Amino acid sequence: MSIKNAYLAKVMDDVVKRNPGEPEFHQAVREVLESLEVVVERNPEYIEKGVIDSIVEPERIIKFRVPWVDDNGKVQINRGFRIQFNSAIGPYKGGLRFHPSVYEGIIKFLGFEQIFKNSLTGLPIGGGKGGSDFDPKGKSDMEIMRFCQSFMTELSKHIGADTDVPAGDIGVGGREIGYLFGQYKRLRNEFTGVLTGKGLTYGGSLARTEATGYGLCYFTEEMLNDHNNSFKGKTVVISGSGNVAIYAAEKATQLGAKVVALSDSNGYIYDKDGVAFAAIKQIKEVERKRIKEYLKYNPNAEYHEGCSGIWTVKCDIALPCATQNEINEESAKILVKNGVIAVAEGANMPSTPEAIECFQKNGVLFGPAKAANAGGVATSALEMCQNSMRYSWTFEEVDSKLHEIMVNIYHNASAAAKEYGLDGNLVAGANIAGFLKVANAMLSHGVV
Ligand code: NDP
Ligand code: 2IT
Repeated sequence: MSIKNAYLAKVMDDVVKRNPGEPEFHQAVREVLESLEVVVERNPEYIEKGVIDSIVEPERIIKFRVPWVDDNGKVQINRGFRIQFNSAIGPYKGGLRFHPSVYEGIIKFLGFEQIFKNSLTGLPIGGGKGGSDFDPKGKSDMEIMRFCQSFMTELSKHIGADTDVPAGDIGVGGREIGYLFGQYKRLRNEFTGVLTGKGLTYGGSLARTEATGYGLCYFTEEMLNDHNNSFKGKTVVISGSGNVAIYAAEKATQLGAKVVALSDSNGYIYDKDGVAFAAIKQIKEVERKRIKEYLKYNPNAEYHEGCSGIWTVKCDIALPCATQNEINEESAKILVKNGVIAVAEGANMPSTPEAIECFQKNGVLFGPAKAANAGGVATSALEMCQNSMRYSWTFEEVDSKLHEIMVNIYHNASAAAKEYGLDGNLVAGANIAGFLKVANAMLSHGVV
């Protein structure tokens, strides 16, 4: 697909020129602008009043040096980022990613998508993202702590419970959030809900750990139900074996499906009897080891080197939960050939544009990331809410709100697609529904 509207095409050209060498950001913007053609045709005000030009430009980019000392006494230098993309409907909100592949373009694509995702949750949160090219793999707990303290020493100058509230993403889980929170509290001498994904003893919300994976399955179940289908009796393949993948596997299993494959960046496991996710939790959450270790728990399972091979495993439902662009056209074609009926994105932008087109052309139900994985950030917003009230809800209370939010997101995206003549296209529906709330707030605020 290409952008036909001349103004939007010019905006796209400018984005490419002003953000050279950032293909992931270009990809994320292109998809949204394609979806907005029908919106600006109906309401040119969004172009005339500068909303489109503004929304593709971050409000603020913070980039900093992160010095820390490793266990051998050697000084290490990493780069830190926080991109405060859009605060029209609430404080900046979005995760921190620690991974060697992180550079400005990755944080920009994630921050941009976060604007629309956060809007879709129906809760008052703006869009932001941050992270570092720091690689947590193989680091000791003390190295992780020293890195997090150094990272927060700078980040603390730019965030706050009513300004910008970071959380986890790839490489940032409960351990890292704990060290980051401890350092913020020490530097600022205040105990506030400045981060989400906190531990349960110091202001975290029940069900936040499970939220993205559970939410992904609630969304997918609603999408399937709307087409007279469900998880029950289905074979499911899930990529990744981190926070999102583990709890997606747990919920899909609870909903009656059999999860037969999971992966990490080295390879994937196939267990025809259904993956025992308690073993995966032990390997990944406790021991922090490679997924290959699963063979020790079930010697009858198979391990295959290389992560992209997971898409050759025959399944009814595929849930990519690892990283961006992990399903290309070739993998999408194999999934289709093998009879996949639904694909829903737990990761951010895991399908290339060609893969999405392949799914949509072949009648595969497709749940885009901004809608399908919004349960994590939605529950983060519920954590902020509980922190403000100095109160905590039970697991069941949070889980039932999460369920309701995911069902609403599905129906809002679906209704927006229909209203704009794109029935069944949840990519367009999610982009449009997410955009409208933010854009209307921006119009109300004037040129700011
Ligand atoms: P984790 O760090 O817990 O797990 C990431 C998983 O993905 C690991 O199994 C990792 O394998 C694998 N992975 C990471 N990078 C690559 C790569 N380049 N190639 C292959 N596999 C890779 O992160 P999360 O589970 O939190 O995040 C997974 C995805 O979900 C990301 O796209 C994230 O942005 C998205 N997401 C996360 C949310 C959250 O609340 N945590 C909310 C919404 C979206 P390995 O260990 O080998 O690196
Ligand atoms: O991509 C995402 O939505 C996240 N990593 C979660 C962000 C959050 O603030 O909970």
